[in-house]
Amino acid sequence: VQRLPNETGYEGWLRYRPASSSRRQEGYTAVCQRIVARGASEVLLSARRELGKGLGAILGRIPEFLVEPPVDGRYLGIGTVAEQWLLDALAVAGVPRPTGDGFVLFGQGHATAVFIVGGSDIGCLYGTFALLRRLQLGEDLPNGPVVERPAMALRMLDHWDNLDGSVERGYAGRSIFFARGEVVADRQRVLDYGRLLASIGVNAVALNNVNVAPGAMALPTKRHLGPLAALAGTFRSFGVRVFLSVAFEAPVVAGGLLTADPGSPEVARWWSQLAGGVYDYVPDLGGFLVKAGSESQPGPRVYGRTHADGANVIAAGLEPFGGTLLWRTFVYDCKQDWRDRSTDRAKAAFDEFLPLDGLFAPNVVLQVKSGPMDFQVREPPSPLLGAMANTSQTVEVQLSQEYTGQQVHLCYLVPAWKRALDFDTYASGTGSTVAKLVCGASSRTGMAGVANVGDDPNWTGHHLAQANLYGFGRLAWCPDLPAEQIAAEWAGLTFGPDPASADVVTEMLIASAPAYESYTTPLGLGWMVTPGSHYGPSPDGYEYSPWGTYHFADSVGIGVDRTTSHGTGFTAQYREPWKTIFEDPSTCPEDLLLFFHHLRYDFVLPGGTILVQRMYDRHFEGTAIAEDLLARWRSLAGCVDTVRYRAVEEKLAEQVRQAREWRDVINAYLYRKSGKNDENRRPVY
Ligand code: GCW
Repeated sequence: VQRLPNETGYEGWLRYRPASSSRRQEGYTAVCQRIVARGASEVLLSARRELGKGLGAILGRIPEFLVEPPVDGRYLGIGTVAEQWLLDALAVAGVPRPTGDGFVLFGQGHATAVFIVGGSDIGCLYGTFALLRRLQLGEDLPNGPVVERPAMALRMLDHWDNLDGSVERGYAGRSIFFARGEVVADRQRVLDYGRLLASIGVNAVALNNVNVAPGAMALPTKRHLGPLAALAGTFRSFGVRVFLSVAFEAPVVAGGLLTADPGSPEVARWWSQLAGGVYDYVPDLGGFLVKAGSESQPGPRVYGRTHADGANVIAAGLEPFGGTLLWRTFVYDCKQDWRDRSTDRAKAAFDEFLPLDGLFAPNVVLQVKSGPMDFQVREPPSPLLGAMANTSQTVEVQLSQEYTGQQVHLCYLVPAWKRALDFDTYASGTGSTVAKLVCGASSRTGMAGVANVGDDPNWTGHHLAQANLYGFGRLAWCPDLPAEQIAAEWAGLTFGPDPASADVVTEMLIASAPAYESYTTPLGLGWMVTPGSHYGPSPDGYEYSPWGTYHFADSVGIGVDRTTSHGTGFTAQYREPWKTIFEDPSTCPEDLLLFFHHLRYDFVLPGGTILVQRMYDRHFEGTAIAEDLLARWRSLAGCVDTVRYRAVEEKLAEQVRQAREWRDVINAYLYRKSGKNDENRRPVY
């Protein structure tokens, strides 16, 4: 047997291996060995370099760059709609002009010549990666036009990186941006990250943690701006704009003022000077990102002001430079008395922000977590999404697997994000999906994801967690892509060209999140993790903590009554028909049952099974799938290189151990509360 060369995973999905057959290779080579490119902007140079690297490997020879088309008419042409020769080529082929950061790939005369035409330089770069993806997947050179354009304007990754190099909720090593209180000087890693991001269409990155530690408040000041500008420059050549997280009380802590009151002219002046200082160094800064009035972070309420006042004063500083202020709506009172059954963390963002609709400055965008709580494996979509007709919103998801197995467990999150994007808010009639909301509204909105990346050689700790990074970008580019297709693309690029391995990996990805949900906290229960670390089962961990994330299990039943008739009233935040659907346990989707209802253990589900029995069943089923994931991976022994094979095998084996622990701990807990036996007499301790 021929041993496959070992891989670290550093290349991600940009592995660029020789074409799978010599026939294919010849076909690609005939056209792509000569590239006609005239533009020379920084971004276009990135595209050229990528073509050189990618085609060099796929064709097995370095392509030649020309300025004039060769006489035999066989070449790959690349450039933007600003170039007449490409406009001519579009016209001859009858292909529409690409717009914005979109692109068109098309062939001329049975693919003797192929063109990548961008609506902009960045469009060219995206088109380059799209072409390389096709070739890596062994597809034909494009003939009929492939016309693409990013659906969302903002496709952003938020890093929770601290200046000391640690990463809040990071499971893939240390920061690639900061170390020991400084911005890193060696930007090789950032450059390779930029390539990965551009290849999936991500166009913005927030560099530092939204929980801004005092040291990091100095980030937008002179001391760090030189190195920050260099880092932004590296990203710029990949079409990625940089954002910074700033703290609401920075005027006091970093500026030495006596107040951070948004009503104070001095505070306004301070923010505008701060912005000016940053834009001197980073003229295309995306803007600032703020977490205020949440989880012990001070906010405008401290000064008797609203979130609109707080956001607008910072936004005013950014406005002259075209910057955006992203203001997070993850605002709630994290100290709750369990006896108080009317206060509900799920209601907090809606209650706080809805009355402020229309009061935010035009360059403010509210960044709303996809669910009303906090990135649990299953939550309903946040009712705040779409509820503010006169306010821009961006949806926030989490790639970093804080509550979903911390990059030890395999959990492919794209289907969950799609669920949130596909949710019909009915805000302006049928078809008012979250995707439509964040795609259409403005040039500043889209999707933000908390990054799952660190300095681990394979970027994400678990090799297969790279699928979430890839999937995030692809979904923000085109929310209509099916989660299965994204998984298959990624698996093909990452484990191809052998299609058999890619198929197995795709199936594993698709099976993974339902498995995780089943062996941890199915039926919308959530929150049975160990407080603080958020890892491993602790059924009563949050039940006896003041954070207000209870499940209220007693000897009779379990779940949170969020109905309007006798619970916290959360269901009333949804428009019809959702309000009615969620309100009634007989119409509420089973996966959300205990999110919305407190039910008896013997509550009869459609089909006749009682609630606690379904919980037992789900835990056994989920664990069996986790075991199966390991078995499926083992079927690939010899088909994947040893280094990646072993690393993934180790993670999956650990996942199986922990899945069994989850199953046994939660089942034992439910058994002891309810006293009801498993009807199949499996071991419940
Ligand atoms: O999920 C929670 C995390 C916090 C995080 C917070 C947030 C950055 O436990 O670590 O803080 O969300 O989103 O602000």
